[in-house]
Amino acid sequence: MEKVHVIMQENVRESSMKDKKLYIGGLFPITGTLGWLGGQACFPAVKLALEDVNNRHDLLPRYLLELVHNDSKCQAGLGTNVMYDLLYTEPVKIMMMTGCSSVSTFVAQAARMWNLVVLSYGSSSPALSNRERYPTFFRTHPSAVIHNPTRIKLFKRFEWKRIATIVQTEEVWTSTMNDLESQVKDHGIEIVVRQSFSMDPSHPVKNLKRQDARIIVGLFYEYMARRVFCQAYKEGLYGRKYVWWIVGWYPDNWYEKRDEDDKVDCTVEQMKEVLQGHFTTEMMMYNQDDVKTESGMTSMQFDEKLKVKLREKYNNTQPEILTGYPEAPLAYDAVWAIAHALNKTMNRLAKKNMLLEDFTYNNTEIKDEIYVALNDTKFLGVSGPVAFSSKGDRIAWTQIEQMWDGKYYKVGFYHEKTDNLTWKNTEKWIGGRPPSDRTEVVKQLRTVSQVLFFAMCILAAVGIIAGLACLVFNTMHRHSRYIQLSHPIINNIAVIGCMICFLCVFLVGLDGRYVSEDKFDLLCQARAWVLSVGFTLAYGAMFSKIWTIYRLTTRRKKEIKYQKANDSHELKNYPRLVVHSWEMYLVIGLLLLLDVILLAIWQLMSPLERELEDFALEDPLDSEKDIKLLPQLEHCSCENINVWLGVMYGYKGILLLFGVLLAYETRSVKMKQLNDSRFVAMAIYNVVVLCIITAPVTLIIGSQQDATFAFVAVAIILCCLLSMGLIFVPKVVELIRNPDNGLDSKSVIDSLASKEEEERHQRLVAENEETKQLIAEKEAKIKELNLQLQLKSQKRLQLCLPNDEDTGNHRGPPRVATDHENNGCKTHLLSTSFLKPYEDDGDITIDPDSAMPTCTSSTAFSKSSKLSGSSENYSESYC
Ligand code: ABU
Repeated sequence: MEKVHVIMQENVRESSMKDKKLYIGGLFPITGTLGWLGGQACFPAVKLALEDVNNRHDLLPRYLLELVHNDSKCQAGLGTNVMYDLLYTEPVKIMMMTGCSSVSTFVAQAARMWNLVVLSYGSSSPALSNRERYPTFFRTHPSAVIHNPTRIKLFKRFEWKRIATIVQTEEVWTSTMNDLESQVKDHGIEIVVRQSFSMDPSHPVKNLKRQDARIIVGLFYEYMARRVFCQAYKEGLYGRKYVWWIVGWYPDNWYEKRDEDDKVDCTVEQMKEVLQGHFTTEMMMYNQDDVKTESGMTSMQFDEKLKVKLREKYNNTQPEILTGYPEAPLAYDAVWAIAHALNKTMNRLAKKNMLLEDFTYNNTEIKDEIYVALNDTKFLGVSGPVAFSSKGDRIAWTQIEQMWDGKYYKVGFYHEKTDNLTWKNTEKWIGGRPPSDRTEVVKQLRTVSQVLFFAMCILAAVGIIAGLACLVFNTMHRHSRYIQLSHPIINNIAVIGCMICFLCVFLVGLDGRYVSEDKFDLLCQARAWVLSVGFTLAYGAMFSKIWTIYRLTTRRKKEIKYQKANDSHELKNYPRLVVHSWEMYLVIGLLLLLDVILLAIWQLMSPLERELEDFALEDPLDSEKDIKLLPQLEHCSCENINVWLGVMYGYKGILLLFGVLLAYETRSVKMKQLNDSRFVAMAIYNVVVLCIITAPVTLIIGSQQDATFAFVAVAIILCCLLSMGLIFVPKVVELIRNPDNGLDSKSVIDSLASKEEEERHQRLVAENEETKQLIAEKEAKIKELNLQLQLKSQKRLQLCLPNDEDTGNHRGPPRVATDHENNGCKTHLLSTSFLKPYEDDGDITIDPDSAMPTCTSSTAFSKSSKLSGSSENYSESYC
């Protein structure tokens, strides 16, 4: 202690020999609300350094360094004004010191015009490393890009490949962000969202949330950081899912501070909550070794000394909460760097017989000497080794800190040049582990409800059992005349088709719950084959029946025409139509063949395969889980699926329409050989209606698995059950009513084999039609005659009607007037009784409307005609 005191005494003595002054212009951001107000702690540190330098006899032995300074408020405009004030007022400043990047960029750019070398103690903007723009600029504060390799190192450590950025639009931050962007790209890290703002960060913060940002790098000044985090608190952009990365040079209690126009309405507790667990990166501001530095102090001793000074200046305020306190060692070392550079320059100038005090703003030579000297300056400062790169930047270690419960804790150090990361493993995570860099998306397969699936399967199984029962029924009663007349084999084919369709209900309901991904393609193909073949068999069988009936009907019409043309009731010479059973099988076979060909081509060219439809992300029921659910639905699809569906639907649609047309055309035909043709027609209507509804509806509701399955399954089950019911129930009923119905199989076979009966039946039909035509002709004739008769009667009445006197209100039985009595009127046919309708129970009456005579029951010839079973009965009477 004694020794230190003696040295200081000597230094004071030496400094008294320092009779010349060198002036340094200084800009310190101290007051205001914007930017970095690091002058609060850096200015006292600079003063301390000046005292220490001026006390050193070996440095600038004849010169006292003096600071001429002013407050720049970290505002570019004001800073420039301060600079001009300093330059245009005496004395001449040999160098400039600046802090705050916004001001430094202006000062450093202008300084060259005054041949001034600028040294900054507090400017981190990477833009300042541009030697062309800032040729005389140096700084003890490292460039902000020094943080980026550290950030990347840690992103990789925690396996984050997706980050987001939010940046204040100041050059210091935007240029740092540009550097980060180019660096992360090289390390395979993606920036998913970039947000920037000038004054109001609310929308950018909202966007971060919207874009699912998790790892967020925020670059902004301290006052803006309060706004950003308050907004983040409001948006819920904090907690176990999020990690914020910001710069580490804010004062320790920065989140507790409130400026007048801070617009921050979050409480300190809220700010603590939102900041919990965030990381900061910063250059290590203090020399870590406990060694004496250039100033004769260790960094710890310097810190103590500074704290004393700061407490003196700021009324015992805690130094750590002063802005610029972390940078104070840089400011202290900046003065020492200037002293060393000027000392070196002094020596070099001495060789040229020049003096430092010769410096003027026009003196390029001295400026160059100062530049070279500063460039070569190397010493161990309180902030560590001081040296400048070719760009004037400081090279240093970075430290990583994490905030927990409102306090910062050092968690690691990194040196980029040696890629040396010292990690203490003391970091904490709100969720117990580092969060994921994105919302984990969990795929969730949408499957058919099990209740629905099993319900439909039960119905389909019932259908299959019913189909089996039909087959058994047909087999058991195969000798029955009634069954044989229904073409049981065709019906059996229809039933088998229906059973295959029922099977398809199971296939349609199967999904990822039961079928693995690799087997799903097969399921898709099986569905197409099974449904298509089942439909063709079932519908094809019914179609073949209706088509046969149509052929027979149209044939009979031709026969009638032939009869008429030849004026003969004989059809002997007319070529006979014989419809063989195999022709019906052929129809079914051809349809099936066409089906198989189409399906095979489809299968070969672009087979159906599993395709997933993604839906909007959903939140899980357990909101604690950091996941989002991605609902997916399996579809069967292929290349040009619409074309293939068009072909299949088109072909089957045509078949359906054709079937309906035939069913309509033959609606009134009843054939003995195909005794269930009218029920088959009804089944066809039913199938067509259900298919026409189902096909487009399923295309529309295809994204709703339950609805689609229910719709398809119900349509298949209804189609098949109704078709089987229409074909078989009447047969069962008939056989229950008449158990002996045509058990004589031989006669049935005869009847089936013979066309005579059919011919007779067709002849009757033709006769019926002929008679109808005749009746119509006769009716027209009668109508005409009645009309003529009526007219004539009226005329005669007018001519022959006697006066009351003449007639003498004749009562009594009617009589026929003679020619004479009627004054020569010619009455041939009608008696006067004709003029008294409704009075008598006579055989002839006059229709009151038409005045036409109608036949009494005794005189009318009535002919009833029945064209077919029920639909075309007609009964007409004529005289
Ligand atoms: N560490 C303070 C940096 C301030 C600035 O670059 O403006």
